[in-house]
Amino acid sequence: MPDRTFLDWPFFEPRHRDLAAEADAWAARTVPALVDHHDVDGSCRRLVAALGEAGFLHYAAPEDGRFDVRALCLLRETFARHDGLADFAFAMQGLGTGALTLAGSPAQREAVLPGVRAGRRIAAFALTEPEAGSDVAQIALAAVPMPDGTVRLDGEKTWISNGGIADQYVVFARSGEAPGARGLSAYLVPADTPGLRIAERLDTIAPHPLARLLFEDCRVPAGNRIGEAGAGFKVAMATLDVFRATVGAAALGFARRALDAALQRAQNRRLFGAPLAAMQLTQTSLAEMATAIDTAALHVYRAAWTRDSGAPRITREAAMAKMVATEAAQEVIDRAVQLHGGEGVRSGSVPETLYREIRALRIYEGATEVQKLVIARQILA
Ligand code: COS
Repeated sequence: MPDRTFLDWPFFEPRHRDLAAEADAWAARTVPALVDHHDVDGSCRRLVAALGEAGFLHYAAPEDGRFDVRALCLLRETFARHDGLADFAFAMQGLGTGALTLAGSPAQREAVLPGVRAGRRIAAFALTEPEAGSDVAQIALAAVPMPDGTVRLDGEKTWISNGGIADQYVVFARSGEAPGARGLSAYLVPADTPGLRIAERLDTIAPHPLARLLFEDCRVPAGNRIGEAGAGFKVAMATLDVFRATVGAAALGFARRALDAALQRAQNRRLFGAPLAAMQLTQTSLAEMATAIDTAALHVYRAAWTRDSGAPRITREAAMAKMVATEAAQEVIDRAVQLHGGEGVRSGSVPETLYREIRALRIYEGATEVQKLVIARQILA
């Protein structure tokens, strides 16, 4: 049983504690039957539909446009503890519509968000390009206004989560109002728009729907622009401010599962005539794992609470939360693998699965190195 004492911390309100319990019971009851890791597309479609039906996607795309970041983090932590794909399916509905929630017009929100909330539409966030990953200001995908009132998109996006199964993409493109970061805009692009195609599906060590997208003379109405012209960079960063804290929460879910597995192993495995847990070396390792988890949780829920308490920006707090929690989870999971010995690297074992699943979280939505840059800029400003 994972440690639940953190729910008594003052960051939370009673509804958060209820939500965590509800999500945990739902995931235990529902997720195993929906997930087949050899069919990630089908699994994600089933998970999104079930999450919508259960009402959890209201938190990913809130009706009133105000994220409850503590709830988002608790849900990601809980789902990640049960299954990485359950967390992924939930999180992408939010990341993929965050720009609409934060900067979309009422008409845009009304057209898209109810379907996303109900789990009938799958969302995706298309920021990264082959030559613009950490350096978002280098985005090159061109958005050119046409005389017929459309905007023509030409270029490439890569590492796009839900690529291939999404019903719509929020695409960040160079609209050219100014050089660099000030010349980007965001557009809503339905997946069936002519000129948009999946160029390649990408396989990774912890597979989930992921693709490279090509835009060739792909035209959307000018009214599909989300937010002001030239404000795309800020919309992307504001979205990431919310979701980076939640990536930390997902890492926390993985780490808690690893610690639970390690505790069981340490108590049940006998070595040199005693349980593994009797050895001081094991105790040191367990103590360090538990402390790293609490440190990560403090950062994640501090960031979430700060945003929910009305802070206009949590750039520093979110960057710290993502960096601390993902790095801590990697360390905790590695220790869990070590405590499991050979079993820890057996394909399909809990530690082996977590070891693969955690790795990408230190990279996507801003690698640890980028988070350090962001934090340093904030404290130097
Ligand atoms: N919220 C709102 N506005 C923000 C912001 C935020 N979190 N961060 C920056 N801005 C604003 C700045 O205030 C600045 O505004 P002005 O032009 O009005 O001064 C503008 O955006 C440009 O900011 P900055 O000069 O810091 O831009 P950089 O190109 O130097 O940004 C970093 C560099 C590394 C911070 C940025 O590119 C980044 O976060 N990269 C990682 C991206 C990422 O997560 N990639 C993974 C893809 S998603 S899987």
